[in-house]
Amino acid sequence: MSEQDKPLNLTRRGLLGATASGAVLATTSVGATLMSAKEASAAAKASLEPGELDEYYGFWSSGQTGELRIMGVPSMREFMRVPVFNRCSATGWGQTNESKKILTEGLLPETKAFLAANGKEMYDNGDLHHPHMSFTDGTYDGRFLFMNDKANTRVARVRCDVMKCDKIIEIPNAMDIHGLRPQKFPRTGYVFANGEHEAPLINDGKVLDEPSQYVNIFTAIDGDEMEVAWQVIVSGNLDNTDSDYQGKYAFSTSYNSEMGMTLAEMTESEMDHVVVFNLAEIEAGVAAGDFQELNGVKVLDGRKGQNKNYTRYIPIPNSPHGVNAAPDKKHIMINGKLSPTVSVIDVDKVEALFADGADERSCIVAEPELGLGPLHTAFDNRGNAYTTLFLDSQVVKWDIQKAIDLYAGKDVDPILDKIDVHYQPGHNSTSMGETADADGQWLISMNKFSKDRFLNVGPLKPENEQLIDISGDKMKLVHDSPTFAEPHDSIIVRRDIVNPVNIWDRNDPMWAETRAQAEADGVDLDDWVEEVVRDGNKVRVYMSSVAPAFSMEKFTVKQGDEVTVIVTNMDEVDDVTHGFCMANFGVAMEIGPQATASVTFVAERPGVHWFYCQWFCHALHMEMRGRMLVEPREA
Ligand code: RUQ
Ligand code: CUA
Repeated sequence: MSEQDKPLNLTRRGLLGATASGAVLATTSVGATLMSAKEASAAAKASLEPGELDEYYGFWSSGQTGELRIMGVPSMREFMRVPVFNRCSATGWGQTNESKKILTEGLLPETKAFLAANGKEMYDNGDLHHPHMSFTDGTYDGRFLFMNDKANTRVARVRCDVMKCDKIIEIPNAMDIHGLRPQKFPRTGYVFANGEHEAPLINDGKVLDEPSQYVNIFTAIDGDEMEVAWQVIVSGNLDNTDSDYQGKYAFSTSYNSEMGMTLAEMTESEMDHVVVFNLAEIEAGVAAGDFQELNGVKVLDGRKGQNKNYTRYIPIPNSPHGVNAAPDKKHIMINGKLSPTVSVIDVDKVEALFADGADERSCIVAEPELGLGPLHTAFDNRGNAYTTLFLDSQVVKWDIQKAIDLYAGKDVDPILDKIDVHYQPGHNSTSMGETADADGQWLISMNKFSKDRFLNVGPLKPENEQLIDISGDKMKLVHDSPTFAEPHDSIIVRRDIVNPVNIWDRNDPMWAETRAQAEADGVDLDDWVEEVVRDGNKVRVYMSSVAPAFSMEKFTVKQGDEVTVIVTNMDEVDDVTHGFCMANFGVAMEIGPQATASVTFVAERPGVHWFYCQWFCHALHMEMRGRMLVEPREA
């Protein structure tokens, strides 16, 4: 008897009641429906008791919100929001000196100048599509998460030990980073990033309607250093990307191989392509000096017709979108979008493409017709693929080997199952499905529309992420989960791989500059400090905190002083985070246990001003406060 067919475990969910027949009336998140025992047990598997921990971490993008989210799978509980490209009122991301450094140090000089002309120091927005974890030997290693910003052409890294962003870089020469994936083997290594929109290579305002001058840029970033390693110029808009399990190639889908500017031009031809990047050849080209240096980056020419061994262009129907490497380490799925097909590349056949006169489609070993609008494919550990069908509002489960057999002329149907999702799915992801350790337990369908699935909240509606149990033969929808704009993509990571700390290391590099300044001021941040250091009109106020008190009950500055408040949280207790909010100064930040954080403002408001702890920390949290006196400027 399989796990699925076992009698219901009645202790798990009392509400399933005493009905012992094959069908029970269960009140679950899918409503009062007549469910089979199998369906009910799948739903029970997804529903955790209060206090029960999830089996998986989910790392979710948030699209135009610009942050990273941490979820629990299968409960679909949202645990945390990690600000990255956005600004955050709670944590002070974008306001503390430590976060400002991260948000600004990787910007290009011309971007800084442009922002300054607009009265800004940094971008306020981002469009975070693709969060992916670093790999070692084909599976997640729990070190970092990497993610793109399509809105402002950036790539960010989040440290998994503290779940905070530590690096953001702007990618020169490229426009609008979209697809992003880390190298899987031997390790990350490179982070590959697609520039989605084409632009003149020297984009100085002198070229508009000369398509031949437009290029697209593929970027390899060194994920350890967070610096661009090299770039390749390609033909066609780059959409999504993925890497193989051998460490030899990266693959990028490309729509608009026509290099058209209007919708009609962009969709003119039936065939677009996937670009294959040959990493060893590119590295050899870099070593041999076959590049131009542009904005400090080595840029190689891999366009069609250049006859370089850096790239190959495999014709694919029609505006392909997602690229997904299967955990069998052999097959790469190219999702057809405007074509109802997924094209399957055999990586063992890719090498031959780089020989003279090779047929570029010779590496395609299957091209099953799956339904309308295939966008992304996920995998289990039993040789099956799960593809989202945007137009059909379905997920289709199909057998990879059968699709290969069909392509070879056998009379087989690769489609095993289809399930309706609500509505219009984009990405999907399976538990560990983007690694060699895919385990075939859960699938998330990330649907762009929720329409009637939730209470109406006005014209702007949430998206709907649906949890599907894929452990059996048939897919089973077990949970609907509304989410705010717009989780694009997610990964589902086994919980033993992710091991964040509870308390910061006092010497964390996050506040190294602040620590250096304190040392220069003769202040020991590891002590209980209560120190005001004046340096011209710059005033640095050092204080410590232990629940429920700041070390300083009051301090005095002068109107017009540039004041930096540096708070060190001396609490060593799990979950005792303090905040610092200077009321009516627009200043607020988080200070985690053993962390130091600082914020700078100009004290242009005379009078008494209260600062308070804005993070509920203690029974006397309301009492955790103090005063700043701003003395008026002398007339
Ligand atoms: S893309 S909905 Cu931005 Cu990931 Cu396919
Ligand atoms: Cu400290 Cu609230």
